[in-house]
Amino acid sequence: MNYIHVEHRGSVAILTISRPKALNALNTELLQEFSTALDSLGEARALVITGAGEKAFVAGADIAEMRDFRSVEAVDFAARGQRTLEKLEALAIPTIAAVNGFALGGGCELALACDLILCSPQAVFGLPEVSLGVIPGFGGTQRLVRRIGSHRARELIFTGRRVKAEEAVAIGLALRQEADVLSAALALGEQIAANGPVAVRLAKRAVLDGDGADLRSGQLAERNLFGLCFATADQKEGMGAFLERRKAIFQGQ
Ligand code: DAK
Repeated sequence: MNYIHVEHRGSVAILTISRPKALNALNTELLQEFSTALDSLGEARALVITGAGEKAFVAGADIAEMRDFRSVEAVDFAARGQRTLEKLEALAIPTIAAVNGFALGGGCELALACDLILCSPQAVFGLPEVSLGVIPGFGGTQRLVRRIGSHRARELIFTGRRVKAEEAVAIGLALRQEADVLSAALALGEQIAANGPVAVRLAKRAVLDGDGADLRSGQLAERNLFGLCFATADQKEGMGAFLERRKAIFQGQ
């Protein structure tokens, strides 16, 4: 792969988006590689996504590639981006964006498709698409609203205003700011990976199933997934270990 590197540290996979000359901007080839990489994470129990270099997480979709698009190509590009981010969002394991610099446009949208966002003090978020004469095309108008609420999201989408780390945390766009964001994301991934892996995956499933559903349907999904936990060896091990006052050793089944 030219633009995507995956490294495994214990049970946590780190996916680095690396196209430093263009501040890791997303072009068609990169998106394709990203999608392929999501299919080959093996036994990883959590995924951290970051950008190569000091300056950017991802500075957006590739403006040079998009400039001369005809409408039909723009629709194809948006469809590819949306499919890729839907795949990321639906990934069975928890995902953490370690935002280490600019996360603009498609980069902000990619972070929003992750379960959790940590950011460095240098991080800058924003959806500047309207300043380029387009609208967010990788789910930004939908996921930003869900993440920070409609009122705040509308301001950022309509103005294209950039948001620095401190404000991003204050409005709930990022979970917290960390001086060494990659190490912090890795530690968070390890903390998640220490739990029953099947339970973590089912918990994520319950959150996703409930997203946009009414409380009754969401609770029904939760109930069924809770029941499913009792078909796993991890549940026997987790509860047995508690009662025997020892640390659980989960097999992930
Ligand atoms: N695309 C392509 N190249 C980019 C880029 C981008 N998004 N961002 C930066 N680069 C390139 C620059 O062109 C420059 O390349 P060279 O000139 O050196 O060859 C290099 O990266 C370094 O950038 P700068 O020289 O500009 O670096 P600065 O530190 O001065 O500024 C910056 C950093 C991040 C503030 C600035 O580069 C910037 O404003 N970049 C653009 C940020 C942006 O507007 N991002 C949103 C992109 S639009 C859709 C599908 C998707 C989308 C929309 C619609 N449909 C099909 C419907 C999504 C749209 C976007 O994401």
